[in-house]
Amino acid sequence: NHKSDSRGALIVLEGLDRSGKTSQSSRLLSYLEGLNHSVESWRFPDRNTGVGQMISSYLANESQLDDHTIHLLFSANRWEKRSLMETKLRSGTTLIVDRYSFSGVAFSSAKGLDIEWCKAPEIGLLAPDLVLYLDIPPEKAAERGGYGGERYEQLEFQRKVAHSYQILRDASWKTVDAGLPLDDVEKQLREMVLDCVTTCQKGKVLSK
Ligand code: DGP
Ligand code: NA
Ligand code: NA
Repeated sequence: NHKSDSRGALIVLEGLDRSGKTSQSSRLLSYLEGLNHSVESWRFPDRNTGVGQMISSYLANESQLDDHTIHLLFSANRWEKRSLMETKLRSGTTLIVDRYSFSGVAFSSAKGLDIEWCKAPEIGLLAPDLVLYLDIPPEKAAERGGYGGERYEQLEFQRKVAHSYQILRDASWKTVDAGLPLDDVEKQLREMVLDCVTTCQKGKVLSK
């Protein structure tokens, strides 16, 4: 039965801090809603859970944690949302997700943690149908109205994160020049997203 196979798409936005992911997530949400798609916008870390509050206080420099420990908390924060994520996708809702496992690996490996060790706790989370990379030079991102003052929001560190993302990126990712005006970025993302949503509606299998 074609209809029961129809599901939502798992669409992930990745990029450096200040690359515009949050603005583009909300624009994509409005766009898909306007086309009468069932869609939600999510973000990681989800700071509303108990684990999320620990992450939030770490990012605000209100607590100190070992690099491995915080890595596992970020991962746990994705795991605690996994079953809801699967339910939503299977019921036909598309999820636009601002950061996912790739952020986990990019940010922690930028600190010098072994990249394979970083990937391990992400195994078994749902695989995105589409990864959109908002590509911006770290220097340009830093110029954008300044950073918010959280732990990782420093040019030197963001340069390392950009390097980690280069290592992680593969041919399946779609890259957009995030230095372009917001409207131009949005236009490119719209096409990519619509294509993905349509493919998933036709019954593409959900994978891990
Ligand atoms: P955001 O709410 O998108 O600004 O993310 C908060 C910060 O946390 C940002 O600098 C990116 C970083 N971050 C997001 N996910 C992870 C993760 O899984 N692991 C690590 N180490 N950092 C992450
Ligand atoms: Na941030
Ligand atoms: Na963001």
